[in-house]
Amino acid sequence: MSNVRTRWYKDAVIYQIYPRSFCDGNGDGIGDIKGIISKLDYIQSLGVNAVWLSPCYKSPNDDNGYDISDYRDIMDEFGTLDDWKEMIAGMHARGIRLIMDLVVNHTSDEHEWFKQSRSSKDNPYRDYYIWRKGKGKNGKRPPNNWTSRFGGTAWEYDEATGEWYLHLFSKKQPDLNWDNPKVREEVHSLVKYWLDLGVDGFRCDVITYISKVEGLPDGKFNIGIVGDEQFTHGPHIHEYLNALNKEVLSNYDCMTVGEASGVTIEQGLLYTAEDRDELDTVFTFEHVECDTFMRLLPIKFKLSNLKKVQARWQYGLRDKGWNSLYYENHDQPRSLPRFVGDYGERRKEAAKMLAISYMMLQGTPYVYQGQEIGMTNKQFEDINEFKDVMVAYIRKVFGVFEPIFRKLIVKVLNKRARDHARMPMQWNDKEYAGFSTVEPWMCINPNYKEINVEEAMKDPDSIYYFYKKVIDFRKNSPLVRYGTFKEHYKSSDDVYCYERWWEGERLLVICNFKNNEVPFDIPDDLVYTECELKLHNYGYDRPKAQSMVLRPYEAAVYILK
Ligand code: TEU
Ligand code: CA
Repeated sequence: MSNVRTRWYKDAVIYQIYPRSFCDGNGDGIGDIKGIISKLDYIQSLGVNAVWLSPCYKSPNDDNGYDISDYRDIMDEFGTLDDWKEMIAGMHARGIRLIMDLVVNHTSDEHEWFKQSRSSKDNPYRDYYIWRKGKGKNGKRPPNNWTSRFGGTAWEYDEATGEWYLHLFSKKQPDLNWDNPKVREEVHSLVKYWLDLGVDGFRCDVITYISKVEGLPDGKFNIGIVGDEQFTHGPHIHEYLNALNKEVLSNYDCMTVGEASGVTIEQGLLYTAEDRDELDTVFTFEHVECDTFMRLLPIKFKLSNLKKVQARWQYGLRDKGWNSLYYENHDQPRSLPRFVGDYGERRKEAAKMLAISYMMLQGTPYVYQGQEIGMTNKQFEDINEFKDVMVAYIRKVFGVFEPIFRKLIVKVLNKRARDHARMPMQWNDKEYAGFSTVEPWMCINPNYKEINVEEAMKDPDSIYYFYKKVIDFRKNSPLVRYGTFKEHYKSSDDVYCYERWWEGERLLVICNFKNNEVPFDIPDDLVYTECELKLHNYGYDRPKAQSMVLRPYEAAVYILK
């Protein structure tokens, strides 16, 4: 019996919406809140219990809303606070909770606090941000060697006061100074503001970066991000999160999931252990970095690498913390074809197999908009097609050499770019995929004629209906939610096979990650008297869990007694 507390989010499946790309309600080519409202029945039909909404606050959109200029109001392009209230009421009426994005490592440079802060050294808001004198004779070199996550130095020189400010992301995203108690109070107050308006939790953006090492020392040499060890899980992070929890979050039945770039099991436990009162769960990154070199450059995907990471977290947080399960979000390329290689004619089988492979693990699963219909990446031909601010930074890093490297950069971006996930949701086969009535802000994947929601709803064998089934199964099975994890054939690069144990019952999961037949031997220690096939992506014709030749991308879930 697990000693982990029961909380609503542990039984939940959460659907992520990236508002700019979800549905355009007013015909200006940009997704918005009215658009979301028009799709609430669709979201409900999937059976999810909550939505995580990427930022919808006022923002000049340097990073699509992750640069906030007013925490208490809605982005003009998305609608008004009244629209938002209608949306949350519509969600709650359908039994769907709302998780908002909380972006408080940084604000927009257009936030009133920053405008004040940059205006003079003795402005009361000066210390809301991180200002330092530059190095060198005239202070014209950055204060330290930290690099922005988007590339280049993490510092920007500001003429008005002759000092530099820190920005771990774009220069329009200055980092807040969490060591200033006033900043922490502001955050507490805005979190309370949204909780009082009825929100059910927060996804805390880059929360592991909020506390920087005192004196901001240089980072170690690194071909990736420099300074990581000086600002990830910094000296006061646990104190700050604990205070936020104690003073605000604990007064509400809400959940928090921290985006925890660079998190290890040990740190993960510090953030999520139930007796520490910090966060409820974290988004880890290791599994979406298992096909990269230095967490950056794409390398060949190996199933055993993914499994190793997943297993470590399954065992690591068991009975102590709580995992978040995901393959996709607005920063990651689509899992098709990322984790399954060239799927050819077998997109549906592959997508269904992927759904089983992660949703039967322990933790709260997330489904990113479009994942449930098997949306895919696209081949970008030209560097100018990418809209992400990150690409502009990468180009800047290459400087005058950029044209020479352009082909290579496009090749890498085709594997890794965040743009893949940000192509508009494909609703039908009409012009602009039913996302909008005018040309959208971001290109549409040319495959929208075959891959779209309308098509998926018409086809009883679609990926959409399969997700619905998996979600329903999960929601009704304590075995899937709470069972102990045990892995088989750890080193196999073809088959993902694991068990979950709960009160005398066992769940057996078998997934073939290959687009070809793979022989599968039933594990020796697998003895059972009763067997029920619960989920299968090939027509439920494998009633018994036994040795077999798995079909391409075949996936099956059994309950054994
Ligand atoms: O992302 C933080 C982050 O470091 C990564 O997700 C990064 O964008 C990715 O690893 C690139 O490979 C969060 C948000 O999810 C992202 O959209 C924002 O751009 C970023 O914070 C800044 O707010
Ligand atoms: Ca719109």
